[in-house]
Amino acid sequence: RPIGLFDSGVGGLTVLAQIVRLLPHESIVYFADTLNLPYGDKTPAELIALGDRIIRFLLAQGVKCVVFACNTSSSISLEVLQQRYPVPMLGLLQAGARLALKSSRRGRIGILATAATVKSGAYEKAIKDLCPQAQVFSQAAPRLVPLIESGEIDTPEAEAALREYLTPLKEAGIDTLIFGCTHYPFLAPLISSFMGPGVALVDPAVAVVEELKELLSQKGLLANSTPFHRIFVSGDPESFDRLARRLYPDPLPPAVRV
Ligand code: DGN
Repeated sequence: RPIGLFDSGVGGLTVLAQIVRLLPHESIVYFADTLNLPYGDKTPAELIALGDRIIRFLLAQGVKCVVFACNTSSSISLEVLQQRYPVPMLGLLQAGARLALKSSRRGRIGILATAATVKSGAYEKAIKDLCPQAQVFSQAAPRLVPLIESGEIDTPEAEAALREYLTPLKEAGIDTLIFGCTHYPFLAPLISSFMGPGVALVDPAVAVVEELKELLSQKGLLANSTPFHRIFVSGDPESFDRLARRLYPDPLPPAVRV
């Protein structure tokens, strides 16, 4: 049975890439809720309702577990939805918090995320639960997802937005920066050149897929047949495919609108 994966758009492809790298035999059903993008300015009630519909769709596809490949949903709807459905669900927050603490030398951790994720305080809580003396600096970056979804990953606009959002984190003297949104690894070259070599960049997707592997092997759910990948979108499939081709290094099946 496949792994279910969802995001508001192309961001979850950075999680898909980690699954393919670490669990190459797994089949994946990916849902991008592009019709309702961006998630960063939605209310908790809206995010729970959208997440509920997506989980039901993924379950109808026969998935054996669901990975929330979206920090906004991981922060806000995961806890509620996990109680509604029996299938195991994984989010990015705990994994990201653990990885950030492992890589931080001075415990000064920056989080760049959507407005909804920052407002939820969920990352800060996940970090402080593990390490109360850590200092956490959160920055909402509302313009980044719309820029990335319109293909602006190396433009002056993307650079200007990043400069605005990253300057306070740089001035706070962080030593580690969490990509608190699955879209942001696409901006890694710009982020890394702005922050400089003294700041470790943490992609929670790397850690969540390690957790996923552990979960599947514990439950005896690791795949043993020929893998397939399927992509579903709620918006326009052609524009998703066009962007995915630019951002994802390997061929993907064409997206199907549902
Ligand atoms: N990729 C989502 C996340 O990780 O939070 C954000 C998507 C959005 O629509 N803002």
